[in-house]
Amino acid sequence: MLTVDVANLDTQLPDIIEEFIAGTGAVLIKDAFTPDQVADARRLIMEYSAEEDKETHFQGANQDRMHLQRRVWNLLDKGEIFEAMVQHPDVVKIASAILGDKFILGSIAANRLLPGGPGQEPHIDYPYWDMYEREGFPARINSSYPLNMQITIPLDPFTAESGASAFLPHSQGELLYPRTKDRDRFYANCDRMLADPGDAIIFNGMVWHCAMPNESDHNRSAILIEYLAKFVTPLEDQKAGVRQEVIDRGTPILHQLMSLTYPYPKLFDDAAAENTIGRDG
Ligand SMILES: O=C(O)CCC(=O)C(=O)O
Repeated sequence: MLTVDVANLDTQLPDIIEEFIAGTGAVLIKDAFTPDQVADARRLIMEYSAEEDKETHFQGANQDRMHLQRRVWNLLDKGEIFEAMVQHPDVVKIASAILGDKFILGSIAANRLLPGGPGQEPHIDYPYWDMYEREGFPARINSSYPLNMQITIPLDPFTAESGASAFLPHSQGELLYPRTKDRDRFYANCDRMLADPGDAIIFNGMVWHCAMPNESDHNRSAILIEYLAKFVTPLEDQKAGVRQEVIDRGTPILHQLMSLTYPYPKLFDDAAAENTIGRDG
């Protein structure tokens, strides 16, 4: 995994794009967020996940430990820290280079593994996450350019013991949902996203990856951000789920991320259907 040199980001961008598309598929920004930002985000995730919030995706054989995992969705509406997280300037620069400068936010959620919490099955992320139904995708779809860029921001130490995400370097090239028969190859050859709270691990959503079981005595929480090319339908319905006050204080970048500046779908024969910012026009 390439470590981003933020002091020389402009000159390093071609290497980052290469690593993302044709290399290991992952890059790391150390200390992207301050300890105060991490503490703020972590406090909110603990609050919002205090009630049971069981995630049912990807659990497979781990059903019995499901109650030790919490998922908190729609974070854009759950605290200003999350508005800041999706707009980190270095991440915005990298996402613009990888997805095009009109990229959007697909989702911002948290995954919290309690001690003993289960891992996931190896998978790939939206919009490829149901690619086990291959017939739903275009003929000859391939990995030569990305539609997705994922970020994991640990809020607790990501160690082998605590269940740091595992990923299979270079697997993005296959653009294949990992099958049961691929799991031995995955676990035998995977790397781990070892990182500290506040780091940002950027990876290609076509890379096979998963949370691993938390065998430590502490929580393993992370913010998961998904960016998409401008023309992909977002995973989370931010227009319905984010309050008007968040939109009102939003920057141009935040409006772009919420697809508020993207004009389609549009009624071309209706003069009243001009592109507008915000739900109130
Ligand atoms: O929490 C993790 O380590 C990975 C989560 C993930 O890949 C997912 O939920 O899609």
